[in-house]
Amino acid sequence: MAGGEKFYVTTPIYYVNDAPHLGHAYTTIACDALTRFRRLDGNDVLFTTGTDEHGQKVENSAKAAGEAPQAFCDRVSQTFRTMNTLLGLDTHDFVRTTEERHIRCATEVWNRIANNGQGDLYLGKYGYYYSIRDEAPYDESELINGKAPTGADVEWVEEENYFFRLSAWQDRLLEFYDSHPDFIGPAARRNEVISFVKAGLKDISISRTSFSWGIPVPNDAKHVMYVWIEALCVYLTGAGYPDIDSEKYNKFWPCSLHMVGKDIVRFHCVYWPAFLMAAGIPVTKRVFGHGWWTVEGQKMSKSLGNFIPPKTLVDKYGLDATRYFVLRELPFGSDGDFSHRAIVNRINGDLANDLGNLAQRVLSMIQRYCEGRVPKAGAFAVADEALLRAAHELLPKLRAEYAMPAYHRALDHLWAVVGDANRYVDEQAPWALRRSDSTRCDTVLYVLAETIRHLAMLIQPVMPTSAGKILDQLAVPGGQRDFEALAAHPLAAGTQLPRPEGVFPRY
Ligand code: ME8
Repeated sequence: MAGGEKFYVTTPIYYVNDAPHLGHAYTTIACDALTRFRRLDGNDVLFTTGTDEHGQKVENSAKAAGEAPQAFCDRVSQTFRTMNTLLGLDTHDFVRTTEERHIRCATEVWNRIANNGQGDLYLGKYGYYYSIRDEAPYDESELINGKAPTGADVEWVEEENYFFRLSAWQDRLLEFYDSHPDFIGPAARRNEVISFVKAGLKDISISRTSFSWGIPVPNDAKHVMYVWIEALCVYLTGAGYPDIDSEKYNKFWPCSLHMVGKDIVRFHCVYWPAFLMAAGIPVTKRVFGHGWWTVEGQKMSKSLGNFIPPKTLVDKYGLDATRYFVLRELPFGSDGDFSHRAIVNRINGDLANDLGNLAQRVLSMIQRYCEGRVPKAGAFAVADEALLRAAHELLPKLRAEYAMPAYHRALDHLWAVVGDANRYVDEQAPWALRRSDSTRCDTVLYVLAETIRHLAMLIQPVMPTSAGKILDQLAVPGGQRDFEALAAHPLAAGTQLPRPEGVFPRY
């Protein structure tokens, strides 16, 4: 992947029943970093996020708050929009499931499944244990001491529902996973999904009659669509479906990547491809299930009362440090416990000591020894070439990591070069060369400035503001900050640089 591609990435849509917390911010920051990376690499990217607003839980919450459901959704949805502003998201579309465009989309998908001539949708009796908190039905075999596996209370419900004949899709799903080995990442989640499907699939109930806050089932308005079947359709809504002749749909569907937390992998990797195939719509190319942020081992959530609002972190540590921390600290895909000590260590270690110090030292020396102008390099020595090569090799390495995506490894590659550059400063000692060999001093400072330019350019997706400040201090013009400029526009000797200022303060 190196430019010219269409790329569509989605976050899950957040339940309006919750309050934005670090877990939500995590998925959103991850998608934003990927969006920025792909855009800087010359691709046309559609990035969507939004809110999931239907269902019994929302109807109940609205009632408890003394509000009409729509007014409740308007208010809570706004808190997620505010989170996006706080997190500094690049251009994106925010899709709400109560919008007309989404209702049209979900209705069309339903109709296509109902009329596909394969009997994939039928009316039947459904009895089940239901947890309002989880918004999920459970089998008796799943209950633990009369409660949902999540610990939530359940109640027995029986109603006439529409069913989706998922049982008929087992072989086709297994064939699909086989012929699309990249569909599910990381590998451990792929194996879990395949084992789940191999164990046999039951038909699933996809409508409800016990409440009304949902999208009406076409031609049978006493039913509303089960929230999950219509919520998944939001990804199509974001691409302009059902307007299949539109430029947007043709450009961006099938979707490139659904980024989701591990708890909703099954919905995205089993139900969703079956719905899409049944509706005759091409299936998304990849679903990646990331891990959870936990607090003392428990998943962060509003209902458990242990959540960390993203604003707390941004106010305390700054936006870029927060973005950096969440993407660097955990291998993307694994769980991890949040701790303030860990974020402070990252800020003081990786950012202030390693990268901040490198930039500050080098730019200050250029200011003092070279009258604040980019120095002119002489012939490169072996050590110079080694450092420049390491910097040039970053882009292909990062492309491979962002394709997974493995942000932590992308950042490891960058910080390996930060480490190389800091060692190179110590070994070359430009402060001594300044007196003994000024041509060599200029060459060393040029090599360092050029290395810092590469680092700052490639750090932009994760820390756009801080990277921008470093690029400003290197006088890199706004039009030369995409990845094509890495090779095309090296620093030009003689360019006047502004006075350097520290970019990463210690906490
Ligand atoms: O699941 N750590 O919405 P949601 C990491 N509406 N990720 C977390 C997390 C945590 N502690 N807590 C939540 C829904 N998430 C549905 C999605 S998509 C068609 C419908 C992640 O608001 C969670 O895994 O409960 C999920 O990916 C996302 O936040 C939204 O969770």
